[in-house]
Amino acid sequence: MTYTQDEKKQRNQFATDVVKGLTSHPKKLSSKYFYDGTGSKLFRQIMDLPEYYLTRTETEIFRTQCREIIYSLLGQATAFNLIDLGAGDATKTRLLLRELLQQKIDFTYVPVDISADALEHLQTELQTELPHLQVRPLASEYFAALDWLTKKETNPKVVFFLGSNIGNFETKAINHFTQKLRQYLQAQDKVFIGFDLQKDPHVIRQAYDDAAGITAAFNYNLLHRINQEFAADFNPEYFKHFAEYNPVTGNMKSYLLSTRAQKIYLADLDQEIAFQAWEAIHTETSHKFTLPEIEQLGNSVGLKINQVFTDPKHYFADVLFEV
Ligand code: AVI
Repeated sequence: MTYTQDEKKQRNQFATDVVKGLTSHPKKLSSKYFYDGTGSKLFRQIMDLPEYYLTRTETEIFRTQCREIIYSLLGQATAFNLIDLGAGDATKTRLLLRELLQQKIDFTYVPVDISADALEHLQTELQTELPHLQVRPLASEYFAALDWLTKKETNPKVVFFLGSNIGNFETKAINHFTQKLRQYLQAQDKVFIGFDLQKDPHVIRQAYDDAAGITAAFNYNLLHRINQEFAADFNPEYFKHFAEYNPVTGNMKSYLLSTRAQKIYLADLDQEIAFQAWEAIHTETSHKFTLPEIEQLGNSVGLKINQVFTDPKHYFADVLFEV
């Protein structure tokens, strides 16, 4: 396989993280590595699963409260930039974009994603679907994009971080992310974040261990990816997907359990990894929040809650913060 400079850098980082993670105790792999081509396809299937309530619920919030959301986002502003961190295919945001255009509000949509391919695809779709939309995609890391925009733009900004993506950070990283985000905000700016809320543990657990086994396949794909990228010899059949929710910490954690003692060889990295029987690799944390916790998170960095948009069952909350 041939790699560009950028791909080489990313692959080196992946290699470093894999070796570090699999030689640590407990073993760990970052969930950011789920999303290769197959992983992204599996995630799209997860979002449609009956058990995976998150996407459905957040979409419902956007669909039913679109006007109220726009009213709160706008505040006193007459023109603004809507910055969508990790925009993906922007399914939910599109509902707002359409309404903003209908109301003839002056704004620019700035989807931010590290995948230039995904952004190109999104831009083409948006140009057909909403031809009057002003779109300025930024293929960049989140904070580099915010830095660039803050220097370039005078219009107020509303920063979106939807889909409970914030829940995939570890506790320290959640605080760090929010703090860093705050540094790029000025007096008129706002932040709109999607949080998955604490609820019946059974409902949460099923969302991460669905009957059709798609989430398990999403987890095993990490092993396939390591096999492909580093000529490793993981047999995913010798691992078991395990998902456990802790109602005290609010952490939904996913693991791959080695069902036997085994040794794995990563040929390209000349690295052997030994597993005990039933040893775990922690592959993902999906944190579930409470409203006081969200309020506290905002307070800790000087962000006040302007409004909370939630569903009738209080499964999910999109929270608008202001400076
Ligand atoms: C992307 N992220 C918010 C998903 C979540 O719910 O934590 C990823 C996911 N993992 C398993 N199912 C979905």
